[in-house]
Amino acid sequence: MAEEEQGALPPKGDFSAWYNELLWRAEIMDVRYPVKGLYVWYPFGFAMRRNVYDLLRALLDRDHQEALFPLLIPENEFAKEAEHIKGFEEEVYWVTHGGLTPLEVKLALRPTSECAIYPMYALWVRSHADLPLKIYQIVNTFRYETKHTRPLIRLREITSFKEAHTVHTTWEDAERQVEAAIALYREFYDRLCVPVIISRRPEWDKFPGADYTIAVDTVMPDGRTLQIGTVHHLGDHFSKTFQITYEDAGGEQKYTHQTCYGISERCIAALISMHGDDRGLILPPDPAPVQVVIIPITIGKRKEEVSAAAEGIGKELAASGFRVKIDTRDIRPGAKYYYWEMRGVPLRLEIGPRDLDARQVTAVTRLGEKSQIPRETLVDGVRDRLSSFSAALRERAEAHVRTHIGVSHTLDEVAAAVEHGVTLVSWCGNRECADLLEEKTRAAVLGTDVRSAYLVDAGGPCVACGKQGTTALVGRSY
Ligand code: P5A
Ligand code: ZN
Repeated sequence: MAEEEQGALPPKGDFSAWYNELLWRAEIMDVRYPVKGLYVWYPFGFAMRRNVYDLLRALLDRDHQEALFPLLIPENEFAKEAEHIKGFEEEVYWVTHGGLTPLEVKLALRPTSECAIYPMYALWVRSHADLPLKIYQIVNTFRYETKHTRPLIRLREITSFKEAHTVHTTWEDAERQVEAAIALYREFYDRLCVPVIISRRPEWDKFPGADYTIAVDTVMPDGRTLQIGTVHHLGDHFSKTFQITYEDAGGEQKYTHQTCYGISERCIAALISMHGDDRGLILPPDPAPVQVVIIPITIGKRKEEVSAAAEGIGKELAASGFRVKIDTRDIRPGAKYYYWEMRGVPLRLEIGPRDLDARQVTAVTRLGEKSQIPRETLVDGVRDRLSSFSAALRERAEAHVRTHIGVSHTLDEVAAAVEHGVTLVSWCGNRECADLLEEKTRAAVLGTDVRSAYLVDAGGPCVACGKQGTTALVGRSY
């Protein structure tokens, strides 16, 4: 059965249905694996994952080192940091047996790797000359999530957990690293054309064991937020627990200060959700597995001539570094368009007898913009189309976020606003007021110190109690 005969995707307006259907139609994830919360990357999805993570690696490699720590963490190490264990105990998978033999020390499957990495940092860090230490790894982690699991969004095996762990001499130096990590995440998401809102999570929502947590959120098509990265200032909590000390210039032993920050495959959930449309994926050029697809229009005569021209165009673009595919399958051009639109290819080049005669190719972007590129300026023409396509995509995504963020002055206004987006309110900072807001609106206070291009000062008194407040971000999240 031709793919297009399977019927259209559900409209993106029905976001959940659209998302689930797109994942297998575009061959990103197969959700049929027989363990809840574990999913399979199809080759096409995996190619996209590789591009996205190559990008992340390139940004990190500027001043971090990549390493690899074990998956299993002994119970005694895991239990050391009180708040950390309390925060994660309900989410940990335990390995209790080696074959039929019960293990003397249970082993945790890492839900995150602080307790695998920091005992080693205690051995590695000796003097102030060893600092700052900035290491990351990209691994799978396991969390026994009890909330509704969802491919790429809420997983029990996070397959693509990028975690960075840094060590510093002072609290202030660690704080500067927090800011550097935020800047790095901003740059990463900018390359994916995904707009972000940065905020400081409330005390009760910070990472277990952190001094404070800065979160990166985006606004999904249905108006709910998705946390697509977090940066934590760990202070000296873990260094005291794991004895990570250094000798300062005066010969004195001091505790280090640390940060950690993480991104999971939620970045890919955000990427596909932000840009896709009723016809399928729309990918910016950086993450796209195929950036340019060439469709030879070989109806009627001159078949050989058209094929040869398509071949030549493909070679020239590939030699210039583009990821190109020539679709020579024996199916109608329309079926090919459908197929590559579903997979989000940024640019389609059509070449037929008429284009040959005019010494040109016909270019159509995934946003439907059609133009002709003269054959002799092919590479520049393609580069040009791709860069204006990226700009258009970024603008479109920003417009989405801009129209889904507002300001509310009463709880009733909050309740109405969070039906279709996020909203800014004035909040006094008290838990009781956040709880009241949650009870009345089914939305939560996500953060303060909000940094976003769309920010306006909510102003006025606390939306719940009327006392003095400052601007806070409120929304329903995934
Ligand atoms: C930072 C890296 C940490 O674990 N330790 C090392 C710190 N932070 S975190 O906030 O708990 O996780 C980092 C990011 O991972 C995503 N995430 C998930 N993605 C998919 N499925 C899950 N079950 C899941 N849990 C967390 C979030 O984007 C989070 O910000
Ligand atoms: Zn209040």
